[in-house]
Amino acid sequence: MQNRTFTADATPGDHVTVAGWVHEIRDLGGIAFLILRDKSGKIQVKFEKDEMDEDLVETGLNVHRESVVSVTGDVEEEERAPTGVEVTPEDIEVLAEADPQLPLDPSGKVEADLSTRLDNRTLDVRRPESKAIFEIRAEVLRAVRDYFRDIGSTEINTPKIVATGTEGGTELFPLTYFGEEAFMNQSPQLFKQLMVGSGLERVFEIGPIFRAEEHNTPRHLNEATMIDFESSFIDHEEAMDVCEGTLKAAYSAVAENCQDELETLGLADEFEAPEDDFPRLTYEEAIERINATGELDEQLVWGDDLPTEAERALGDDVGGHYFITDWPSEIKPFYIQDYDDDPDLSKGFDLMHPRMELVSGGQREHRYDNLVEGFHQQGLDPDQFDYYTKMFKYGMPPHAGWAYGVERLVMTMLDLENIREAVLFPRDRQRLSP
Ligand code: ATP
Ligand code: AMO
Repeated sequence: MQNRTFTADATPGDHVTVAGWVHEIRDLGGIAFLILRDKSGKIQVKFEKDEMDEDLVETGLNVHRESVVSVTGDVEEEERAPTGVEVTPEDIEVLAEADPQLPLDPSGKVEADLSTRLDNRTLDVRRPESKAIFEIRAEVLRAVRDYFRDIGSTEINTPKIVATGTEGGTELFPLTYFGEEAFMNQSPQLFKQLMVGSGLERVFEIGPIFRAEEHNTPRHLNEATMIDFESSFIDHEEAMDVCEGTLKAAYSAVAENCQDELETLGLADEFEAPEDDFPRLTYEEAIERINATGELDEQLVWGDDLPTEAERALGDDVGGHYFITDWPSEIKPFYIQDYDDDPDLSKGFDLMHPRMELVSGGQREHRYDNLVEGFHQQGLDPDQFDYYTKMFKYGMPPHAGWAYGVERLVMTMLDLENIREAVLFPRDRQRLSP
């Protein structure tokens, strides 16, 4: 709309056209107010019934809440107005009338359950709390992109329809690709590795991944967004440095640029960007510490994956972000490198938030013979991955990388109870639309 002014920018003395949603109408008799809301805030529009054109007053006051209107008039100072200024309208145009029956109340006065909110995301993201989450999510991605640019990483996009899975055989969504079996990709893993051997060397991707996991939990999605990073000529320790740097950059950007949003979410006082180095515990130290907490019914033994209760117990014990390194090779995928002097131990790592895992990563196996051997050890047929393995014959540098789940990063950052709060249109066992 030409010459539209955001409500937050309307200054006394200006003649403006503001446009947005009818947040509220307060009719006090001789005087009435329409509160207009847009992305930037709200503004009061004043109707003095005896002094104004009847049609104008009627248009302004008969419109239903959440209708879209544009208002043209003078901005004046008014200390009794919620923002200290108000508009005296000369012209009002109803651009889209809203039904008087709304499926949820965007003012938040009447609470709606998550399912109703997700069914009506357009209305839900008119609520300041919901809007704040997605503004913060966008800020996180912006900060991460800036960080990657600063360390010389090139953004790439890899295919989402693929011929094979990478993260274990069972969690793939199958589809038919011109008569051939294909799958929705679970991870850019193999493609990002292929690109560290290319002239790009250091790459990142922010994109969707698909996992046909059966479980329906507050921290799993069937379609999630991943931040993937991969770089030539670094080892797993340096990859952890970058991972930690990315997380700190995201938190700092939110602390710096999202004060209003944090306030809306009631987090302004407690929100802190982590500054200290994240502890790096080996897997062995981790299971010892978990066992020492006494929180688990059964003691963990070397080789066990960490169940949710174990992650929680250790998270409470450590009290902040931390890495778990040196995992048993057996529970890490074929592309993770093992220690040459101890093949049972891998150079894989996880970054943990006290509530859950945020990142997996590791040093990769870049030596062709070892890589093919790894396929056999994990019962996979290397021939199926020929497009990948053969590039390791043509000069694949040592490399390492990792991947974050964006929704988990946002969820833990904002202390959200359910991962679905951090994605606009979640895909889960029950939800395929909207
Ligand atoms: P009437 O006498 O017909 O009720 P009026 O034009 O005389 O209307 P007031 O009596 O001054 O209006 O105000 C009615 C209520 O509206 C009061 O509570 C007053 O504080 C409030 N009010 C008046 N003008 C504004 C304004 N511009 N912004 C916010 N509140 C206002
Ligand atoms: P992994 O499978 O551990 O590793 O996934 C990396 C991170 O992605 C997030 N994540 C999910 N978030 C929500 N719902 C899901 N179903 C889901 N699955 C994963 C988690 C997890 O830590 N290729 C490796 C990464 C690498 O080594 O670079 C991988 O995909 O936050």
